Amino acid sequence: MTRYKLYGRYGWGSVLTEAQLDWYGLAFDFVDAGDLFEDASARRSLGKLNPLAQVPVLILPDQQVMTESAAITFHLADAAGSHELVPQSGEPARPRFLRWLIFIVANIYPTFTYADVPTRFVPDGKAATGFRANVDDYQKKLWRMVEAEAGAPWFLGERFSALDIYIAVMTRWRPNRPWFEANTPKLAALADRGSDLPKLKPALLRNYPPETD
Ligand SMILES: N[C@@H](CCC(=O)N[C@@H](CS)C(=O)NCC(=O)O)C(=O)O
Repeated sequence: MTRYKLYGRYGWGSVLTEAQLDWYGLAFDFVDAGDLFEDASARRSLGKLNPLAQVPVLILPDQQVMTESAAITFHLADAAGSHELVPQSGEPARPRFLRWLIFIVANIYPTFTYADVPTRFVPDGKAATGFRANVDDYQKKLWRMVEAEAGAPWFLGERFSALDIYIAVMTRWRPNRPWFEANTPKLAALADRGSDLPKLKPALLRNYPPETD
């Protein structure tokens, strides 16, 4: 088998991987993992591949299971033999790329894990509402830190990278586009530019059809 298999959910984090597979022209089949928040059987089923029951889950052509979008980002660059999305060792942009990619997956992404369904972590309803509000505020603080570091036309300046894909995707999530436009205009602008790239547009349209955007 030479194809990849991507377990995901349209609109969710699997689009980060889907867009990169498209970018490199790597053939893949998409498997809808179901609503992992609402559907216990979807969680059980994906849990056999990823004990966290989160997407993306990528099955490599040799059947190895990969999770963690940043790890997948590095692996796909290796597999494609390309430095287009991941600055290579020795490239001046690499330290900033490493720093901010890990910042996003280590600091911002978990705010969704904890606040998407806050009662998973704070069972009392009223306390959960307050917890969600605080985590959402913290997330905004984190995005402002990313904004302060953003270059133009891309996050790293002239150099496009997978960071721009993360920003194009994640600025469609909470706190939603109007907030990013008002509070992180550089991120909103580079997200718009990224979303228009011919190599990214089809994956973004599959995940965010215009009528639901
Ligand atoms: N660190 C993971 C985070 C993945 C993640 O949080 N995925 C979300 C969808 S955007 C998910 O599957 N959430 C379900 C859950 O947390 O139960 C990565 O970077 O791939």
